[in-house]
Amino acid sequence: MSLTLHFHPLSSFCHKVLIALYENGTPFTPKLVNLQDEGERAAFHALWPVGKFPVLQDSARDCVVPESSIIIEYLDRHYPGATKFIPDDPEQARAVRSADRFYDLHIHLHMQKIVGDRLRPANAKDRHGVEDARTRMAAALGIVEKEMASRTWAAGESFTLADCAAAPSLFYADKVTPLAGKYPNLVAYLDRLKRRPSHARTLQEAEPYFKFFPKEAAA
Ligand SMILES: N[C@@H](CCC(=O)N[C@@H](CS)C(=O)NCC(=O)O)C(=O)O
Repeated sequence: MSLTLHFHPLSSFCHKVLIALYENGTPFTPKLVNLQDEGERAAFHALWPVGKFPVLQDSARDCVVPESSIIIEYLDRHYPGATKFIPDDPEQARAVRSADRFYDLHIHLHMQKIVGDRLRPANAKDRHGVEDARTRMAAALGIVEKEMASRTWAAGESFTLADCAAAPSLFYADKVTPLAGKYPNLVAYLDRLKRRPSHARTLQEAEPYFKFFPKEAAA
């Protein structure tokens, strides 16, 4: 088995890649990185100085691959399976990459900003940044709410890279801005995602860690 995934089970961007790995039953060694542990942190930073996971290491190709979307493209190319994450057709591929970017940049990162602020000390909160993230995330959710009225999956009728991106984005966005009542198509889509065995397994494995997910401080 040549693949090692450096990850944490609570990390949303790691969920994105775990979904892709489980989707095709791709064998890999999971390496849980505890960033609170100085030794593990130093070892991880030696591998990828940016210090963000997921990072995929492939001993067969002597390769270190950071960035969730690029990892999934790498898996699609070098370890293909029944689920094809990027379609062969260039226009369809563009639509998939575009949806992947949309979920990461306009939903996932805003959700991360809101959650990240909960971890900041009381005297270092960024109220303006969080409000801005909430406003922009709401605009983005409104866009995909409309799109999902006529789609089964994020970029059409096949499960792709875009759904790997959408699953953790919407799962955690729902924790900071409940989707119910406002976004019926996204609620239904998130339900489909949660029932997808690859995502269900990812969430089941994360379950023991959800107690560490930071709650909003009482006002
Ligand atoms: N663009 C990166 C984002 C990765 C990212 O933000 N990872 C977070 C966890 S979800 C992380 O490593 N946080 C730890 C830190 O910033 O120290 C990707 O798509 O992989």
